[in-house]
Amino acid sequence: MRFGLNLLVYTAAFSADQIDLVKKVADMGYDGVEILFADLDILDPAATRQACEKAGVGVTSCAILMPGTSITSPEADERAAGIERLKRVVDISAEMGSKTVAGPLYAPVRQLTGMARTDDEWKWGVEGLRAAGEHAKKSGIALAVEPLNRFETHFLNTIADSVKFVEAVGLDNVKIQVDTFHANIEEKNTPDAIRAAGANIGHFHASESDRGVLGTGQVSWQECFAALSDVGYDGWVTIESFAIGILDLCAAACIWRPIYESADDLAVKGLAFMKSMARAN
Ligand code: LER
Ligand code: MN
Repeated sequence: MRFGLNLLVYTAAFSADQIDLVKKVADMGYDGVEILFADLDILDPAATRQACEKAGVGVTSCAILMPGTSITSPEADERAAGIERLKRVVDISAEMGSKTVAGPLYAPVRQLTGMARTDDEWKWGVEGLRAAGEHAKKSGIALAVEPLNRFETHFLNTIADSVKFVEAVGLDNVKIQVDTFHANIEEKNTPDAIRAAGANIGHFHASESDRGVLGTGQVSWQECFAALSDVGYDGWVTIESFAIGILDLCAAACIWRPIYESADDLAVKGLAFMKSMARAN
């Protein structure tokens, strides 16, 4: 198990300008940083790779689809643009040294149709992820598809449904991602869902029920870590929270009150907490 920190807790737009964050997070004791892949043009894969290598940490990719690039859109052109975007995300990740591309890889966050998922959307999602997954395989990269809560997507909400989805994709490098914030809203019992998903879990977002400091909310951490240990999960466990005070990010994450004292405090306490949970299991 390796512990990562999503740099979204510091910035919504990680670029070469914030490259010092890599060393800062490494010095805290993290094994890796996670980079948001939103505006792909601001990323500097060479500088990021160099900074990670120098600091001795790994890197993972947290990718979102932008409006106009949904692979589950009824418009064929938009689906093609979505697949192209995912392939570009994979190529940039390969350049950066990231072996995991995680996130809601099927549609933009909070793009809701107001209806249940259709059979066509499922079919388009499977086809798109298969195309992206085959491309990723060539660079030894794994995709991890993240279910989101019902207010952020209608496409995949539960861990079990996401397992069915990746089984339909049918590639050994396409797995699911669990995010404890979303699971806390959608699952009957997150540890049971983790056990049922077993080897299908390819990435893990540790996020408290209010996206605040781990261990201060309603997530059943002890049981979740026990479940991860039971299924032999040895991948990334990455804290995801969001910088407060950046308007775009507050709006995207719907966080309108202070949910932690400071980003540094969340990062330091969160790592100590994850380590204590992992030791106990
Ligand atoms: C979105 O709510 C989420 O959990 C992220 O992993 C994607 O940015
Ligand atoms: Mn997440």
